[in-house]
Amino acid sequence: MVVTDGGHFLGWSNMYWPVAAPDRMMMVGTAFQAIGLGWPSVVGAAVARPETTVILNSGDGGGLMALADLESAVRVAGGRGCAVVWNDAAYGAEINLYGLKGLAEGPMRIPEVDFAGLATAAGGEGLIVRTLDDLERVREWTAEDPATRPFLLIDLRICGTIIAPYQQEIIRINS
Ligand SMILES: Cc1ncc(C[n+]2csc(CCOP(=O)(O)OP(=O)(O)O)c2C)c(N)n1
Repeated sequence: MVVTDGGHFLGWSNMYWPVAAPDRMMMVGTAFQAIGLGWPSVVGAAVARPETTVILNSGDGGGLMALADLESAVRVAGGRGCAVVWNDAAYGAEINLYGLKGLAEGPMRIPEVDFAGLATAAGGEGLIVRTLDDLERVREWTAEDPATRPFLLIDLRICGTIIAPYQQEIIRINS
């Protein structure tokens, strides 16, 4: 079960992640048009579907907004849970849609937060990913027993300059 917050990063998961069935991709942030719903969505999905693995797809901006629920997600989903945080040190969607139009980008940028460290602090496992080789731990994790493995947070330290096609389309239409 994939649950998603909202932001630029959605382009990558929706293009490249396979999902098992239409009701296994719950775009919560898009449905409510509000960011910050990612961590609580993990809790809801884990309780609603106790037999399945729950994958959160989140940006760093939305992930910070509901930080208190990161601990809840780690605790409730445990080894059935995994979070992918697209960490570009920015509210990337705002930069792509408004910064490129000339608005001041300062308020759209945030420090590079150590999400892997936050997951570890809450009792999960944090994995900083900068290269494809760093993803090897994810392969191992998928083979481990969900009853005993930790909640895994994949902290993707991405560059913010590559823009997903769906946002390029919005930029084209808006300009
Ligand atoms: C509560 C709320 N505040 C602001 C917005 C406007 N908004 C939409 S996407 C976005 C940026 C999200 O940033 P991040 O989670 O880091 O994801 P990125 O766009 O960088 O991939 C913002 C601020 C919103 N949808 N909801």
